[in-house]
Order: sequence, then structure tokens, then C-alpha cells
Amino acid sequence: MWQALDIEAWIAGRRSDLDRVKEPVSQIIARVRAEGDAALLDLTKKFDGIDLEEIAVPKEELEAAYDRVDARLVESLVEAEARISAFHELQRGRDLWLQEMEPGITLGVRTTPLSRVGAYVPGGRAAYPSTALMCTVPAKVAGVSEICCCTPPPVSPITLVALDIAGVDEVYRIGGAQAIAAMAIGTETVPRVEKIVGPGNVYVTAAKMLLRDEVEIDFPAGPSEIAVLADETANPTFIAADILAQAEHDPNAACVLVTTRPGLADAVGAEVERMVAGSERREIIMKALGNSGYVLVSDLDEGVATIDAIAPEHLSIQVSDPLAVLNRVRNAGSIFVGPYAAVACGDYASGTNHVLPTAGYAAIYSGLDLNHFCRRSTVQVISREGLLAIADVVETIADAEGLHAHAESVRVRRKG
Ligand code: HSO
Ligand code: ZN
Repeated sequence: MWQALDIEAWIAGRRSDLDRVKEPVSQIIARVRAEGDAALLDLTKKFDGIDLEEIAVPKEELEAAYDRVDARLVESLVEAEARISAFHELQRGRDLWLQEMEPGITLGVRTTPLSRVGAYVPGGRAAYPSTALMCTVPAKVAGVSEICCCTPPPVSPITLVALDIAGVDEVYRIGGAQAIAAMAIGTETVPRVEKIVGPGNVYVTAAKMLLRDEVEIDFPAGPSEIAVLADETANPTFIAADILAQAEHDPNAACVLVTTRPGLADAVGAEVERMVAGSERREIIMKALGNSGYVLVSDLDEGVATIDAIAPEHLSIQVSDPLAVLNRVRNAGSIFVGPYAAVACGDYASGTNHVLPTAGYAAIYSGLDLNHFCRRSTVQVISREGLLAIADVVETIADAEGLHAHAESVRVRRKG
């Protein structure tokens, strides 16, 4: 079960699923575009097996959900929200900064939140109140004025409580590609949004990618992944536990151990086998382990290069000097440093975001943070003195481009 991986083939194979579903997802999008709510109701019947009476969850249902959720869980969600909120609050820059670059020329940046965003929160196999918080709390902190959420029915009261704690404005009982299409295009019930964030299965991810002309998206966030970079000092039980924690998400989850020590790969394999035997989610884990395994490297330099090639969603660094390695790794969605940084801490409650790029996209995208919910405008304040200081340069380049009206727009001001 625990196997050595041909890492190049493994990397090459993991994006192929998206192409396979492009055709059926395009058809779903076309139906939502043409038929609006009627398509949502029909597709929900077809894919979720549910005859929806209403697409929108009424406010009273959100409030009533608290009575159906254990008090300790409500408290934990409140505590997790506070930590996520605090960490994202730290990412807030100034709404406006201005800097005098030279006499008469002041430049700056003004940051404003998006107006309306949509969060996709997966359901199906399990309820994900943690994802409900991760998608919406940063939007709230950023100051987004309207936050809506789509999640597949039946919607768990736990998810509703989390969405209420985060202060979400609207919740819709729609899942899959049809939910992404509804938020991107708009229907009678679901007003369109400016940006969609949140993880999902391959259909959700394909819909996000296909609708990029119409809506801003965060990044592809599919089945969970972990890569562990470990040396001889690592604890095989801790590593196996982290591997199982991500493997239990999804049959398509993937876990890779990159190690300098063959004995450690064997020890982790033995621990994984021992732990999986007692797991409730054994079947899912076994399938995920089929996409997982270990890579032996000759030293940490090769290990770091291997991690960069994988660009994992989560990286766990289990070596004698993990902070030194931290500085050398470039591609990873979220990095967990040292033996006690269980990935589950970031999944739920330390405060970092668990909505992260997967399938190697960590090489080019950053995980969900405050920046995803803001846009920036550059600003310049130029006086006559400042204009005279750059007039010659602007006019000369504008004339060279043959754009004489540009040059003239500066020249006329020299006189006035
Ligand atoms: N590890 C998942 C997030 C999650 N974990 C939700 C538990 N619940 C993807 O990063
Ligand atoms: Zn997780």
C-alpha cells in the first residue's frame, strides 16, 4: 500500500481530471444561463436527489440552527472565528497611503473591498463548518458589504451556524457546478457576485475555471494534499497521523513523504498501516493512499527542490532545523513548521486559512487571504511644480510613440 513514487509521473498525472469534466460542466453552465432557477431546481434533483422547495435559506432557519447544534461545538466555532479573524486582521494594510516621491509629485495606493462575493462551501460527504468560516471571515474582515454562500443540500445546521457566526448575508442550497454558474451569471433568486472563493470537487473547480471571463475566482482548490519533508529526527507517528488526516478527506487526496532516510519511509508506512486499520474512514483513506507514497532524496537540497516541484497545498517540515528549510522552500500553499504544527491546527483553528491552491497551483497562486477581497487603485497628486519636473520626459516619450495628444495634454499645462 505504501509505495515509492515516481514523482515526475505523479506530478504530471494530477491535473488530468479537469479536462475530463469540461464538457459536462459546460452543459450545466449553459443550462443555468438559459433557464436560471428552473435549471438549479432540476439539477439539484438530478445530482443531489433533492426536490428543493426554496433555494434561499430564510433568516429564521439560520437562527433556529443553533438549537440543533451542540453548545460546545458552537463555542468552538466562535473561538475558531475569533482566531481566523485576528490573523486576517493583521493582514490589513492602510486604506490609503501617500508618499511624496519628489517635490510636487505624491504617489500612493488606495485599497477598497469588493462589494459582493460568493463563497462555495462543499457538503456531500461531510459538513464543513470550518470551510464556511475560512471562506467568509476574511471577506468580512476586508469589509465586503454583501457575502453570499452556496452549499449543497441538505444543508447541515452546523454549516448554517458557522455561516451565521461569520456574518454571512445570504445562503443558498445549491451545490456543484450549478452553484458556481448561479453565482457567476446570476439567476432570479441568486444575484451575481464579483468574485467566487472556496474549494470544491473537480466539477466545481472546472466551473470556476470555465467562468473566469465572467467572474473573478480565487484559484483551483481541489482534493487535499500534504507533502512532508523529513530527516532522521522526525517522528514517524506524527507524520503518519498528518498523512491520514489529509487522506481521510477524499479518495483523490494525495500525500507525499519526501525524506533523506529510507528507514523513515518504512516506519511511516508501518504507522500508516497500523492507524488506517482502526479508522472509520478506512475506504476513503485507502483510495487516497493509492495516490500517495514516498520519495527518497540524497539530501535536504534535493528535498527542497522536490517540494518546489510538487508545490503542495500543505507542507510539513519535520527536520532538525526546520526554520532554515522554511527560508529555502518557494512553492507551498501553507507551511507547517516543526513536529507540533499539526496540519489540522491550520485546518480548523490556529487562524491561518485552509482554502489553498492544490494540484501544483501553489507555484503561482497564494492561498485565501485579505488581498483576495480587495482591489487597489494607485493615486497621484501632482502640483504645477511636479508637472514641470516630469513634463519633458512625458512629452518626449509620447511624441516618440506618435501619441501627440498625450504630449499636448502636458504641454498645455506648462502655460497655465
Ligand atoms: N484540509 C482541508 C480543509 C479542511 N480540513 C476542512 C478539515 N476541514 C483542505 O485544506
Ligand atoms: Zn483537512
